Amino acid sequence: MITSMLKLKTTECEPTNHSDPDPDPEESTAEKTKGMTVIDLGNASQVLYMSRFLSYQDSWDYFHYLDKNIHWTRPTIRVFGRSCIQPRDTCYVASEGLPDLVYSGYQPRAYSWNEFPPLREILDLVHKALPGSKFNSLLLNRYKGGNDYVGWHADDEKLYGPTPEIASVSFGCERDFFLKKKPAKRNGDDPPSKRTKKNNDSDQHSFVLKHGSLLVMQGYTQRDWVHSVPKRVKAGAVRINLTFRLIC
Ligand SMILES: O=C(O)CCC(=O)C(=O)O
Repeated sequence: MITSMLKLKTTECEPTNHSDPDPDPEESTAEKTKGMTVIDLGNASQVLYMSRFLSYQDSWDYFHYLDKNIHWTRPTIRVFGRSCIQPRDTCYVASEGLPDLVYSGYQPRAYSWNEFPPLREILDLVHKALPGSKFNSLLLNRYKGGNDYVGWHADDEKLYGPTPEIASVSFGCERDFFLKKKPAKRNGDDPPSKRTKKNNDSDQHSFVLKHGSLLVMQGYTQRDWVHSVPKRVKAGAVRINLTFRLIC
């Protein structure tokens, strides 16, 4: 139950062209327990997915609270040596006394959890769903429509340690989330046939991140894989995503 905010009027989100209610990724490698699908990526990397982590109505209440109350900004970042406007809104919340987060040449201001009580509620629910987890920071993203996106990247900043657990909660418009294995580092002496190894099916996974869903990346996922939320012309409505992280 949401205790710290008023109930707000809800609006439907425009669905994307995906109608599959639950991802059923790679049945052979996916295991389902208590609504949680576990996808073993191999080499001690795995992803968990729960399509109905939060109820539909609570998720809309959180969506409207976040859309209205978070101090969203669209910073200038540096990508491949060039400055550009980040193609989505962002905000950062972290516990006091942690080292600063810097990504793509940008150091976001860290807001306090105390400013946003509903974020603490969601954090508590994530901790309950993932026994043993202890997140202390949160990067928020708002995708205003299908032109907003996040390109291929890994959350492999040193301050998260070698095997970060990252818990991602989604609200609003459904969007695709892709995972792709990083190319293996090859020895320069390898013959050309070895240098042009093609990815196979188990090197890519895709999810449709539902309103109220939870996706968790664990183990060596950030070391060995990259992820993205690509542009989607037909995704006309707003999506808000929260990624909870632990700064060591
Ligand atoms: O919006 C998402 O689902 C992914 C966000 C993301 O990749 C990130 O914040 O690093």
